[in-house]
Amino acid sequence: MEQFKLKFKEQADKLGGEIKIMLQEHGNTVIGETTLAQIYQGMRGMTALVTETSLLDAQDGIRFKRRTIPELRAQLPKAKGGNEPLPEALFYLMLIGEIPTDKDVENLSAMLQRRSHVPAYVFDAMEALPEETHPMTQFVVGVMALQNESVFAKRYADGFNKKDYWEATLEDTLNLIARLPHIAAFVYRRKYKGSKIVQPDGMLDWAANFAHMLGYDNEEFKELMRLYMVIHSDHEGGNVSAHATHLVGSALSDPYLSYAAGMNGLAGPLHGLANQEVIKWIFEMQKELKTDAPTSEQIAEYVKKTLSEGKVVPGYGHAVLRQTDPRFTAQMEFGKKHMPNDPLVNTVWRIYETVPPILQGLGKVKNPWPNVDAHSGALLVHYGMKEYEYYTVLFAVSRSLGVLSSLCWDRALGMPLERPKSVTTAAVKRWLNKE
Ligand code: CMX
Repeated sequence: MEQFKLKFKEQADKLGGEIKIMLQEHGNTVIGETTLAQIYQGMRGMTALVTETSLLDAQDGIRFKRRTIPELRAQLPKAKGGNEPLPEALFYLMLIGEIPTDKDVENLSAMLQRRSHVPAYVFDAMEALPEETHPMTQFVVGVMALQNESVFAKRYADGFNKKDYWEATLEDTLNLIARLPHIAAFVYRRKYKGSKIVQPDGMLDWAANFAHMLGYDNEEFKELMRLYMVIHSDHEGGNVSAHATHLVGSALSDPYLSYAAGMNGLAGPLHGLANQEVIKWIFEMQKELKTDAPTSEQIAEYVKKTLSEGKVVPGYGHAVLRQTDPRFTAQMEFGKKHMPNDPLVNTVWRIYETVPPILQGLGKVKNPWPNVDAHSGALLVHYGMKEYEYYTVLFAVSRSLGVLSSLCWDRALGMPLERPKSVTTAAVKRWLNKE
C-alpha cells in the first residue's frame, strides 16, 4: 500500500483510539443545550458535528490544524518559482496532520497525475446536455457519470469488511480529486470556447494543470489558481456543501455520490453560487450607473436599492464569521501585488469600504463584513475569465479537497449513519402545552 495511505491510517487509528477512551470517560458530558429558536432557524450555533479537517473561529476565520490562512500561505510548500501555497500540500495537512516536505508534495502531485485519466464516456454524458445548461449542472453530471469507477461501490457490492471502508474511500478520493480538474475544464472549454479542449500537461502541479486545461497559461493565473484552490477548500463541517457530503456519505454512499450531493448544495446562491452573484451584481451596477469606476456615493445608493428590492448584497455576511473573512484579505493582498490599478478590483475594494456600515445600519445583519465570494470574481476577470456562471465550478474543484478528506476521516473513524430527530410544529405546541 502507498506510504501516503499508511500514514493516514496511522493518524486515524491513533485518533480513533483517543476518541474511544474519551467517549468511555466523558460520553455523557453535556456540551450545550438546544433552544426552540435554533431548530426553526437553521441550527445556528448548535454544535452537532465532528469534522477533523478544519475549525472556524468567528473572529480569526478558518484554521487548518490550528493554522490560519496567513500561516498556511507562509508555511505550505510552493511550486518552483511560485509564492502561493500548493493545494496538494493542504490536502496532505488535512489528512496527515502535518506540513509536508517539498518531496511529500511532489510525490502527491505525481500520484494525482497518475490517476487523472477520465474515461471518454464521462465527456459523452456531459455532451448529451444542452450547451446552455448551467456549468455546475454539467460538472455534477460529469461526476455522477464517473461514479461508475467507484472502488468503494464495487467492493461494497462484493461484500467487504467495514475495517477496509477507509481504504476504498481514500482510493476513490484520490482518483476523484485527480480527475476533477479535467472534468471542470471540459465544461469551461465546451460552453465558452467552442469545445476547443486543451490536453493536460503531466509536468504541472494540480492547480497549474487545471489553469492550463482551462486555457490560461499565464504564470500569474496559475498562482491565482493555487491560492484559490487552497482558500476555498474547507470551512469546517456545518456549511451546506461539507454537511451534505458528510450526511450522504453517512449512508455509505460512495465518495462520488457524496461529493456530488455536496456540490448541488454549493450551487445554491446563499452558498457557493454567491461568487457568480457578486460579479453579476457589480456588472449590473456598472451598466446602470454607466461607469466602470463608481464612486462610494454611487455604490451606497445602489446597495440601498438592492436592499429595497428585498435582495441580499452578495458576498457580504456569514452564518458563523463575525469579521472580514481572511480569505477575502488573502485575495485582496494578491490583488494589491499583481493588479493594484485594475478598475474592477478597485471597485471591489470601494464596495468593501461602503457596504459594512450600511448593513450594520439595518440592525439585523449579524456580520456586515465580506466573505470569500466578495473578491474572487474580480481577480478572475482581470485575467480574462469573465464567464461568471462558471465561477462556482472553480469553488467546487477546490472544495473537493476538504469535503473528501473529511469523508476519509468519517470512514476511518467509523462514523455512523446521521439521523437526527425532527418534530412537527404540532408536536412543539404539545411541548409548550399550547394544544
Ligand atoms: N445583504 C442583505 N441582508 C443580509 C445579508 C446581506 N449580505 N446578510 C444577512 N442579511 C440579512 C438576512 O437575510 C436576514 O434577514 P431576514 O431576517 O429579513 O431574513 C438577517 O440579515 C439576519 O441574517 P444573518 O443571521 O446575519 O445571516 P444568516 O446566517 O441567516 O445567513 C448568509 C448568512 C451568508 C446566507 C447571508 O449573510 C447572505 O445571504 N449573504 C449574501 C450571500 C452570500 O454572500 N453568501 C456566501 C456565503 C459564503 C459561502 O457560503 O460561500
